[in-house]
Amino acid sequence: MSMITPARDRVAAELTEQSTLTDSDRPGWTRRALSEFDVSGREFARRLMRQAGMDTRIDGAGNVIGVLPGCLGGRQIMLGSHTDTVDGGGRFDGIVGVLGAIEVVRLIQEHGVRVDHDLVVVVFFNEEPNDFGLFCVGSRAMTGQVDRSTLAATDPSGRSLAEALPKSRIDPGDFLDAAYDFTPVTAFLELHIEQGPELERAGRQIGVVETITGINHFRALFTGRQDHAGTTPMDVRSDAGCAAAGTVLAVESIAESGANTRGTSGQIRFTPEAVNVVSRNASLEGEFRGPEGSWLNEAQRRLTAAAGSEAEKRGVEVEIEWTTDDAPVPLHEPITTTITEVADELGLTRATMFSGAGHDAGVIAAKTQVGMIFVPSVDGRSHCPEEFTDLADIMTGISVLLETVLRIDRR
Ligand code: HGY
Ligand code: MN
Ligand code: MN
Ligand code: MN
Repeated sequence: MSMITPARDRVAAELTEQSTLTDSDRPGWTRRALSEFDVSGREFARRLMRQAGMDTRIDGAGNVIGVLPGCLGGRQIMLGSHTDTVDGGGRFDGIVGVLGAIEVVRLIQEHGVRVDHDLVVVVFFNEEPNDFGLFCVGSRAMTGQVDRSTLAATDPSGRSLAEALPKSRIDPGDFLDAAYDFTPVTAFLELHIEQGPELERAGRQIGVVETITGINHFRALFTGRQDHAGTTPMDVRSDAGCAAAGTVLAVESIAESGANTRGTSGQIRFTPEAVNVVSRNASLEGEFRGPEGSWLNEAQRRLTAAAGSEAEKRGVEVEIEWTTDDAPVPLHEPITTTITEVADELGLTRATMFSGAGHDAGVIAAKTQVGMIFVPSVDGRSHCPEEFTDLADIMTGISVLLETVLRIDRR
């Protein structure tokens, strides 16, 4: 063990500064991708990388990539996470993994630790769901999982992602050329807040992630008939809003049918939006998550059937599009074991975990060996302004990240 301690005040100051780069017109700490705030959030991380002596660049998909050359060079260990947030989000989701990775690079240099691998720190562009029905956009671009249909994805106003990218200083013409060569990458590690209650409940300091949840996002568009709310009898209506509402309840009951399974209807919109008009259209966006691909396939089938029957009984048409179909991702067992050994040798309490949240690590796992380290979330809260993790726990997570890097480097 190297017994190097992260610099608490430095990381605290950076967390605070990063939290000021947010949209003050929105609740909480809002730094959504494809906004000017997201540009400054990624720029801030880039500046820290430069100050840490890293060579930095931004690839065609807006990923900030910093490199600290290793003593042997050639092979790489990649670390990173994201700086974008959900609307009304918190200060820790993603950011802890970015600042933690940069702190690891600084500690290695300040303490003159010999590292053979190049250390590559990545701030992934647009991890959280955007208005185009996409998420983990930067990590998908780095792993070659984007194509023309990604650029053509539309938001509710009909605008394409290609049209929106310049707001993030991304040239849509470069977007499809951001594939990264993972051949030299030995491993990818992501430090993250748990975002749920398990570590705190169990009184453990470190979560060692075994599997990242599968995530299937859908968009359903219901088309009925617009009518007068006072004169149209109930039995002759084709109310698109009611069909969507029935489908919301189906999402809930389907999700209650599995272990560690989740279903959420996060967005619903009626058109027209008027108190005295029967809705012509209703759009519903939601998702299912779970640890088993077979359950997710079954959930898709049941939801399609439920939406069809809610629509049919009201003379409404429905179209469903599955915008994301990510299977659960088991993480690399030898790396999980290494993280566990590191936690034990540092005398930390730990738990093996399933991640109900999605992460860039799950996307990167298509290309290299991946491990994830969780630190506790106070009251299990996340994706809300109350999201909080104690600085002491963040320091512990950074120590585990550093030691894991050093172990993988020496293998
Ligand atoms: O939605 C998620 O699971 C993640 O926090 N982006
Ligand atoms: Mn998130
Ligand atoms: Mn995150
Ligand atoms: Mn009238």
